[in-house]
Amino acid sequence: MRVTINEDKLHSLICSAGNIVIFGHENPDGDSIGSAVGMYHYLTGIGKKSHIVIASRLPDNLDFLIPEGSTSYYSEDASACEQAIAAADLLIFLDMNGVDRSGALSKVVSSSAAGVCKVLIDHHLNPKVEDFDVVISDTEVSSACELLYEVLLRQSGVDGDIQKLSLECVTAIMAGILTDTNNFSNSVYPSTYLAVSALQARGVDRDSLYDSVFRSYSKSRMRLMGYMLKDNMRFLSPCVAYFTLSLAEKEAYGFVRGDSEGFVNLPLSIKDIQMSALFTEDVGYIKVSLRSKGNIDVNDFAHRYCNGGGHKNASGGKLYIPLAQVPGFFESKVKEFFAQ
Ligand SMILES: [Mn+2]
Repeated sequence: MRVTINEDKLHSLICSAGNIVIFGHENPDGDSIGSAVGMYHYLTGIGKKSHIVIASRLPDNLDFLIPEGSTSYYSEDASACEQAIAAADLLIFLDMNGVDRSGALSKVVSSSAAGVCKVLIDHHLNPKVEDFDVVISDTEVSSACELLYEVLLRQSGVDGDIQKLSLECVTAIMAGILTDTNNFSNSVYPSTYLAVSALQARGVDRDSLYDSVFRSYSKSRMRLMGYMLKDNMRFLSPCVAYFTLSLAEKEAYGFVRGDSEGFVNLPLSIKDIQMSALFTEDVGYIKVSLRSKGNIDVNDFAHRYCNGGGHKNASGGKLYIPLAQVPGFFESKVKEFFAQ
């Protein structure tokens, strides 16, 4: 599904803007960071001032992508985010389908930048088009980064020539494609390989990027993964598996941000498992991650039962119940979901 509104206005909006703010989504992942940083480098390259704001910090293994001084986190420095947004004359939202997906920042937007021009570049279902002045939304791409790559190539001044994009810009874009496809195991389209081929030919060091993204975890993360697989993986019906991860377990394994990244995909490598869930306890809520194979629509599941959404085969949400109630809750919702 493709929705394009006013894309022809994007270039002149960027050209006439003095201060641009780029938004990453809540609980940022590689695609969120890659697309935000890719946009930042593009804007810097054409002499535009921009700043990235994100509700909270990203997994440590992605820190290397963030240029010094480019980014503020609302959870750590709310006033820097508020000042940037208050001074902005253009807001760009990437890898999210509505302003509300920027988490705590969405309140800042509605209080101090409600009338400011807003641009959406995204690949999630159901874009909230009413939030934005320019919408470039396409669900038939691997990632927001792949879509951003196509959008940047169409910009006047780039005109289809990837050499006009800096190495930093294309490296950030490749990082988002690598992570959102889980190293080309899901959401890969013919266009994805074409993009990746061009990015690599442009000079992206794929091997070192792979090492930074997928081979930089800690020993404690590997121990936690072993524990989760051995003691915490549970099966419902023949095709559903799930894990829970409590605050106490996080503490016992010296959990740091990003340590459970990718865990939710692990049960899908079991032959008959078609749907997988990870419920991670946080302060005040349970973070839900869902993955599926084939026609099982976990976007629908997240939307119906978990206050969230995303894509057909990868989605997430939040629950506001104690972790102890999650197994019973999930079992009953899985029954209801598969009975329809
Ligand atoms: Mn994405």
